[in-house]
Amino acid sequence: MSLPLPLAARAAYILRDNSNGVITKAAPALYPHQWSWDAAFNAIGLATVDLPRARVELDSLFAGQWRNGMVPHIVFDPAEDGYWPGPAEWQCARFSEDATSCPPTSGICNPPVHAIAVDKILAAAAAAGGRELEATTGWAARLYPRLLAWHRFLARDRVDRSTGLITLFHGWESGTDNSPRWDVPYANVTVGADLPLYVRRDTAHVSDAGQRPTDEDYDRYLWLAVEARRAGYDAGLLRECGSFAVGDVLFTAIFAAAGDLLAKLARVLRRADDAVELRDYAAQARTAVFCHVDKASGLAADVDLRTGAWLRTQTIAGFAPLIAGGVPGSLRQRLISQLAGPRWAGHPSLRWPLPPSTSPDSPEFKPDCYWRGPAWPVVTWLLCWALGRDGEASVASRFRSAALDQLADGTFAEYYHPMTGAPLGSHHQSWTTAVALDWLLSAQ
Ligand code: 9WN
Repeated sequence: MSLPLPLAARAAYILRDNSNGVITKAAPALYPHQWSWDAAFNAIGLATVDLPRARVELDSLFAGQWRNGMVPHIVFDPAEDGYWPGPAEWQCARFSEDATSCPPTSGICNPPVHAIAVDKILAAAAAAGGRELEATTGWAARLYPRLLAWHRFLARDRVDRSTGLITLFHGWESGTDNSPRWDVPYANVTVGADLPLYVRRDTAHVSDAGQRPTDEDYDRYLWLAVEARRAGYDAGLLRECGSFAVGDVLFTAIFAAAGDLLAKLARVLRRADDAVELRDYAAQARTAVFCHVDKASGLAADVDLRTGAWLRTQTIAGFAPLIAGGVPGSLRQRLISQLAGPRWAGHPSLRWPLPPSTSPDSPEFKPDCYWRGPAWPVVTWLLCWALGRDGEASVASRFRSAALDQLADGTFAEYYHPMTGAPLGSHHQSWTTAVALDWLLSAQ
């Protein structure tokens, strides 16, 4: 395939360079393994240049799926040793009968973007036609039972009965690790005296350690992993005894959006009963998200399930209803004007009119620190995708064009300083190249 743009060629080259042939490392040095939601975005990018490789990416991820249906947040590449905590810390196959031992995995999960990726891959195959279409249709039918098991796992083990939101037992499950969303629940986590000694590896791979979570954060991250292991990675036990449990509106919204698309696939595969079941999960998830919109701010709020308190923070997760889809018209317009308005993408001091991970008006805003302020291209992509799905083409296209300006320096950073535009975190981050490829090469 000929690549029309130098930026796309560079993105495709980097994405391939981050691959070992079957898995794409989330980033070359900082994250040398396959992450679950990264793999879904990476497959979306791969679908624009190499459909067979896009299919392999998801097959490799689902090779790590647990017997209970959970898709773990990391599938480790045994040939790589550069990330902590690794298989030796999780020891999943030793502590849970559900875990696979080959490949080794982590014991928690990530947002379920996968059915969105499958839908995009099928669309790319439909555009390609011929053999690719035939191969991709057969592949989707083979992957489908695994996707169904994944959604059933979330509905069975993770839906919180009182709020209807998906329960997370670790901030890493949200993918927005140190977001202010989790400050209050993390403050209530008391790290045990028997926390193992450890040496962080992540800070060696960024130009300034301040771009990463603090050591205090990491103590809690590791402690929650220890707790999960001691509970045998069992959701029932963690719900009873774990020290962190939150209802995540963004994760729940992604579950709703992906559930609709999986139900669509079920109908194509003539699995009518499954389609009804999946639509129900999606509808319930969507209702739960809408029920957690804070009337005063108009933003959705996560819930600390340990106390029942709503977590009213000014983070990008507040726009979860836009991702969930089916938002009543008036709420949708209110959310879109906020997103584009002066507290968010329209803030006067921003380098580009793109939504930062935390509002610059929030007291928790830190423009160079990870999920506390920087703009994440992958999040911009998710919002653009959802807005496009719901017929909001003009705002989606404005974000897309600003995001391509942001990426024009070719670093494909993990996240960007929203005011200076400086690339932060890892460079050559796979999912950043992937969303660039989708923006540049797929029909919008
Ligand atoms: C922990 C891989 C992942 C992303 C997450 C991002 C970061 C890991 C870390 O990197 O998290 O899972 O070590 O910081 O927060 O969203 O999936 O790119």
